[in-house]
Amino acid sequence: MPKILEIKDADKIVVFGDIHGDLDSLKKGYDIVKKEMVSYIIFLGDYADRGPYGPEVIEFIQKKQKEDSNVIPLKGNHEDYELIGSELIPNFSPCDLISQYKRKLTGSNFKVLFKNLYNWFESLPVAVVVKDKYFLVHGGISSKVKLKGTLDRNMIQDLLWSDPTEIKGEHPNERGYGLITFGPDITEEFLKKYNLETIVRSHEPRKALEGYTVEHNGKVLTISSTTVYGGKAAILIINNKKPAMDAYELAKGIRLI
Ligand SMILES: [Mn+2]
Repeated sequence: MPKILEIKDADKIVVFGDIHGDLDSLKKGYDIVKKEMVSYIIFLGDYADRGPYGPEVIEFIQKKQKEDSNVIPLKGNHEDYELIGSELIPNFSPCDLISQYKRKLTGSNFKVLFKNLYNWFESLPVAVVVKDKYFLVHGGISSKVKLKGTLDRNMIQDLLWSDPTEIKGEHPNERGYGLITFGPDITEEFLKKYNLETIVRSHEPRKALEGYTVEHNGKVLTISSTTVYGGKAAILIINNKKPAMDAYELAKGIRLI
């Protein structure tokens, strides 16, 4: 079962939003990271699909993760699959990753490749708590999400798929059946309950065409690290020596790439 990680001590944290097969933006972002003394590099998920370089983006991130245990890729809704026999069945659509692998790696042992890929997807945490400060996640939250105890499938679904809206409460999300949007009241309650200041998430590059956007009275920051929707790609550099910042303060650490 996927986990939520907690970070207690960190000076500087770099956060990447959705990549969606945009290898160029990923490498540009990493060039900035290399110049910084960074405690953690956290990816908020959605590595493949939409853009042309899904397999290459995954390979790049896996390599960085092997080289440095402080590289933490999270699970996005585009890393949510079932393994049935040797077939990877996505719990989302459209999926381009599988066809890109089959086209680019003809002659490979796909049974082994897809099993390894599935194991990697399943190993990814679904969120990071930066103690007393931030909640980093792909999609968002819901009133069902609990940070203590075991995560169930409903909670995981909400973490991977939810979107913030300015309408109070929880409402059906047009992304699909059973998915929700959450209002500023849900955010406020969640942050208060866990003594956190701000939610940092991705999942909506179309809403973050300037690389980021702020919602819920400065309590939610959405970032994007992909250009596949025509917007700007950005990374977020968090100076964690500072006291907890809201989304407007955090956004000063946005670097366009
Ligand atoms: Mn997503």
